[in-house]
Amino acid sequence: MTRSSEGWIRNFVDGGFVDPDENRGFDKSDPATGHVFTRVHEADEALVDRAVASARRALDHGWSDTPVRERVALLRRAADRIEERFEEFVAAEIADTGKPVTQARELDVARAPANFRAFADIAATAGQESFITDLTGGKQALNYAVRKPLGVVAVIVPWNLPLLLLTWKVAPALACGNAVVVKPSEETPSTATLLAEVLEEVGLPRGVYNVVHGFGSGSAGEFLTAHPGIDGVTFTGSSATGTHVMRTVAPRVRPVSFELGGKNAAVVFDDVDLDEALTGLSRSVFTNTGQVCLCTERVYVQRKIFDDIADGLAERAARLRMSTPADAATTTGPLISQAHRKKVLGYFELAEQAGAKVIAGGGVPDLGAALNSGSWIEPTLWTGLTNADRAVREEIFGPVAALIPFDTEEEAVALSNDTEYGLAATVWTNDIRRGHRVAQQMRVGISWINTWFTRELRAPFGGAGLSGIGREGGESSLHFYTEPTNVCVQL
Ligand code: NAD
Ligand code: 6OD
Repeated sequence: MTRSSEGWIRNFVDGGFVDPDENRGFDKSDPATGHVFTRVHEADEALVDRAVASARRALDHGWSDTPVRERVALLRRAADRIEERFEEFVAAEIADTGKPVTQARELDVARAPANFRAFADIAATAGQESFITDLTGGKQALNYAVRKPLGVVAVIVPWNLPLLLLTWKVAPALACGNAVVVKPSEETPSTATLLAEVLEEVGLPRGVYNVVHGFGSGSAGEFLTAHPGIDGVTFTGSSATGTHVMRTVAPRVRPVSFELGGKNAAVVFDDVDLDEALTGLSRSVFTNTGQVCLCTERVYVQRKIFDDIADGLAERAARLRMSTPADAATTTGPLISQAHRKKVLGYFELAEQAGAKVIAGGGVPDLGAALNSGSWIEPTLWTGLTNADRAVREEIFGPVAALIPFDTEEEAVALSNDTEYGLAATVWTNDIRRGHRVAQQMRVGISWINTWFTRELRAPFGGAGLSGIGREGGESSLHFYTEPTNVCVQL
């Protein structure tokens, strides 16, 4: 049986696709057109239980003791196989999200093999800590840490960059010898399921990778995080859901890694090359229709160039092309769902009530009969708001930003840090000393200077405040996905 035959997307448990229960399905529609294209089998508690049990058996039957060279060889084969089936992943990602084909190829799917290869390299070359301890009487002790897999890891991911974010967690988890139970977003079930086929093809042992579909509370997400058989949770999603998951996991004191929401600032100083800054800002506000946790929603601009940046960015917003995802010239897709569009439009109303001047977009586009039932929205920019307004304080997660003027460097830093979130910031300046000075003062996990979403997979990635707990990437991933035992021997 394949992952998606007879109009169903299936769960993958204990090395096989599970026959769907006709009474436990939900519809999945294409956000670009609104058309339902498949049913998804919602896992019940018993199926989640089977998935966790199968992951545990896989660990006990030797996966956790597999030599690291064998595990990383398997990860490399998975990377190769994803590349061989590249266009299938692209088509699956587009069907679920409506994102433009160029982005699906160059950002989303390209990162999946890159994630597998990066964590194969990182795990293959990782060392261990050791210390010589001086004892009384001239004696010494040797301490060394043995890193063991965490165990059964629950991997819960959102819909915005589904395959990228899934493989960002699954690759290091498997490299470290864990077994995983994955719960993709109900909005994007396809690529996690396709990945099951790939991992099976390259010889991953049965039970090491399981996929359960469904929602959060009272569904697969909660069944999984509440399960006594899991040893840790790695979660990417909203800050509100993160707090739920934390409460669910707390009674059993399991480690959590949380990559949560953001309300990211860009600071633009008046010494910038305008064209370069505008190109960067346009990417950071509008990529993936603003549905990237790292997207800029607050743009602080030094007063002298405020009008130039506002006019230039509005002009770039107007140039974005919303059209069918298969068209290589499309730059901007729909939002993920009608429900999400309703939320984003709610912020349009709030901004206007607070006195915003709409300098680009502000509504729903007319794209013709074929697309008008999709969840499209215009790239939108506001001036006239302040940090006191809800549209400037709360994460919107759409193609939208508020532009606010500032006068001094100190003011720019204070405005940027005036938030409960702490994910990312971007500083645009030609004064490199100022760039470093400002970037370091940002209370965020990632501070870019004159670039945005430039990724180094060996570097720590994560957020402060409401934006998360812990870091993943490079050594940080190895730390999260393993549990050290320190051995101390008197010499
Ligand atoms: P979400 O929190 O609604 O859902 C995320 C995942 O959690 C989904 O799979 C969902 O089904 C599941 N879930 C929901 N309730 C749950 C519960 N009670 N128990 C267990 N699982 C539950 O987020 P979303 O709307 O899918 O994604 C958008 C959010 O994700 C934004 O806030 C965005 O900033 C954030 N995000 C953060 C990062 C990061 O790296 N920091 C990356 C991408 C997205
Ligand atoms: O690039 C990554 O590794 C990563 N975790 C990106 C997160 C993007 C948020 O939407």
